[in-house]
Amino acid sequence: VNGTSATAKSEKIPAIAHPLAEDPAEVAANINYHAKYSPHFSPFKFEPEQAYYASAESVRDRLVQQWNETYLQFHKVDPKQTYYLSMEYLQGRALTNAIGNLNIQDAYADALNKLGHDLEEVVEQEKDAALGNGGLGRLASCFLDSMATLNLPAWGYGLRYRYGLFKQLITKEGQKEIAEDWLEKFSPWEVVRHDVVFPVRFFGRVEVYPNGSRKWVEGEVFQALAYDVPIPGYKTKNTISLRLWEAKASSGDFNLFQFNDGQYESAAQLHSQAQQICAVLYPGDATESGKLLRLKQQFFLCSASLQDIIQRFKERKNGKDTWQWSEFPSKVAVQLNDTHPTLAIPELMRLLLDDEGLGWDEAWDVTTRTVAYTNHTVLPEALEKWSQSVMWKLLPRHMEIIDEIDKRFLEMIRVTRPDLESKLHNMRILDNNPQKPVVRMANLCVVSAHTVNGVAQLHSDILKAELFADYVSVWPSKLQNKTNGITPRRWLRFCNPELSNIITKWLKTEQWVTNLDLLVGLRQFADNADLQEEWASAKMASKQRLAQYVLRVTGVSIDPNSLFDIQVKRIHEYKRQLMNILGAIYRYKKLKGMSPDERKNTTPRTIMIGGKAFATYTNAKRIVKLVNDVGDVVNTDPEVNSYLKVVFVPNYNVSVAELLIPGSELSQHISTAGMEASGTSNMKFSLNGCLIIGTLDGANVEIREEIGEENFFLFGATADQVPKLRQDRENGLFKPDPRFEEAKQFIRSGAFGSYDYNPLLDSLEGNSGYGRGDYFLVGHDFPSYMDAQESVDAAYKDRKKWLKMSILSTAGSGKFSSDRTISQYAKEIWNIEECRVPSS
Ligand code: C3B
Repeated sequence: VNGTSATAKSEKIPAIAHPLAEDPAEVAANINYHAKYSPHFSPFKFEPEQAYYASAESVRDRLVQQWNETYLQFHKVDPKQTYYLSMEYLQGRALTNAIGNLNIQDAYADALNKLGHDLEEVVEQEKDAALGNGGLGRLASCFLDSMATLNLPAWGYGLRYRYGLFKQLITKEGQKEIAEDWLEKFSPWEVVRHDVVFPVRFFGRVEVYPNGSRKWVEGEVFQALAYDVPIPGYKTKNTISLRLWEAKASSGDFNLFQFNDGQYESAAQLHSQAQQICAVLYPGDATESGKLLRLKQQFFLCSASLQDIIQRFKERKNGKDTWQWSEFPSKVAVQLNDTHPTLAIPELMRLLLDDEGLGWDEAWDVTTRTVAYTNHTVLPEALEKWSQSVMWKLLPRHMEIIDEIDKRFLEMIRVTRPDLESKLHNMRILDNNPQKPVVRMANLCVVSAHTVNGVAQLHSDILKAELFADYVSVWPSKLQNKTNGITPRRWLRFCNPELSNIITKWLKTEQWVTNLDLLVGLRQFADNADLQEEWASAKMASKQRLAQYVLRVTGVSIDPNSLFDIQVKRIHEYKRQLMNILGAIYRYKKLKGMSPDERKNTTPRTIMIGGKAFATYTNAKRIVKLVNDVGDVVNTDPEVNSYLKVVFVPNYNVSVAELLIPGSELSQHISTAGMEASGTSNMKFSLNGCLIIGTLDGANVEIREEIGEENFFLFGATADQVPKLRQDRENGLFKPDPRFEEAKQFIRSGAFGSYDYNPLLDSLEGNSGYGRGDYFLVGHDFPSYMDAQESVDAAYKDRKKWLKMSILSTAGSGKFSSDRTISQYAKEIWNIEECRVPSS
């Protein structure tokens, strides 16, 4: 069928159709048109890949129309608008989402059919846009979906990395990273705006004029060029933008003389430097040049975005008789997604002071009323600190401004809150420790932003009580909580159509897709045998699809009748994948010791673990290797492998998540309490009727509250117990559980090969210190974890009970829609209102 012509089955396909056609024949004509007349491939070839690009382009036509209408509507109404600044977006694939949001999936499925293709196969041709790392990047993408769906005047800003987050290969040595070339062919979803270009400067010096004004001059100047990605809302015309900046050198920067002289590299030096800026997300920062590059990236995003925002503000003021800069915060809200875009603060100050000629007080008033900051972690290594000397070199004017903010903050506290004098050392922005003077970006954010928020209730409470406690006494209402959310479109409606249809059938409405609270309506049917059977068959279909995928990518065959137990997230010691695998090892050992009859009474399990380890994070990479080594032994052991499989799912990303989550029955969210700010995959699993085994950490706390504690497998220490437990450990008071010792010993004995796991296991021993002395309390929590796992096994045997718990998980997940989260940001932080494009 995937023949040689775009018109394989084209009996009734018109030559060209209106771009907004909804009739399958006309849609097919549009796809055909793109295959023929915006060709990217040799003619007469129309395989799934060509079908994908042509389909995507035909969808884009429609989006472009809605997009322009949205832009015009925003321009006309001139509402206050939010700009979401993020170094990461994990968009995943766009085609299914776009046709789903536009509600034209049936037309596309039919149209592709007419052309001899299958929609499912076609959408799989798309490479994930993986311009992010983990939860923070995916959150930004869920937020964009909700902003568009809620018709909010909002835009995202980010960087157009040439390579996405690395692709993870699993070899005999463990994880291997290779470049993820998501733009290898091209992305049909981005539109380059050749007219949107802003200069961004690095290095140089500050010139001081006789009237006292200052200007940043000289240094290197690169151009930021805008690439826009359309973000359609669900069943609305509103289509907003994700604007991604790419760095370019100016054409004048190419030295033709040097080139003709054979000095090719130096002739194009600035061009190759420009390419470095947006080459990869999170370049290694072990070296000084790596650190400098990361700082350049952050500034590049901030400077280009703010110039664009200011230009738009002025454009909309154009033609109005009088306007004042003090109106800026009533038109513009800037949200900083973690500290990575903190430089937006001094950059906005600089633009207002030096380019627009405002005085300090006025510029400060405008800036602080504009900017808000979200904190996503309390882990010390993720709280950014930049070397002052690097900052003085790269951004001399910004350092002057930061210095001044710091001075004024100190003075303000000394005058108004002399009682805080002793705390100032920790509260101030500059850490002038002579060994290593740094700028503390989180402090700069808290001092400058009008609002600071955490991402789950527990996390926000910890921020208030610990990390930012001193500031709370200065600005009691600055700190808010905004519990994270996920978009129900991608994470249920589109990735799990079987379950979605059942939900719609039983709720007698599809309104839940935009009003997720309606899911509580399922509670009354949780015991209903018909619903339970439908529920079970949807789950089974997803499990079968997942089993096929696992077989294809790992060669391991897994049994869809076993309990599918999944932990997928970045590999980090605090997320405790190590506890999961130690539990699997203990289970394996126990199974080995059983008689065949005893084994028959156990609950068969398939444990799947996936996630990427940062390339230089040694222990995380050891954990990946361990999971793979354990899998190799367990899965090939004929005595037990019908009762236990351990699978490492390679290259975890958004589209892999879309397969795993619908097929999951149990998922593990088992971080050391107090360390996972929120977690968002916990919400996705729960929404898809997957039960959670977890600690009282991050959003787990709220999920458990919503779905009912009897539907959650809880274990482990609570956040407030953690400091004392670490202290006890230091004082030699920890008594390990024999199961914990046995599992570690089994690895040390070489049961999983000759690789030296002692350094990894040693991190669980000893008395104290970060990364030593079991800082993450795996040993302490292990016994209660294993007990909770036993309750899981028991509960799974009671099929009706399990199905009821599963239904109640979905029914209780309404709170975790990112629509709810974004509505709260809109009302309580941004003060923006909907601006809907009229429906014709
Ligand atoms: C993550 C946190 O680790 C998660 O708990 C949280 O759910 C998400 O952010 C979204 O809020 N996070 C991340 O992915 N990257 C960081 N640098 C910091 C936090």
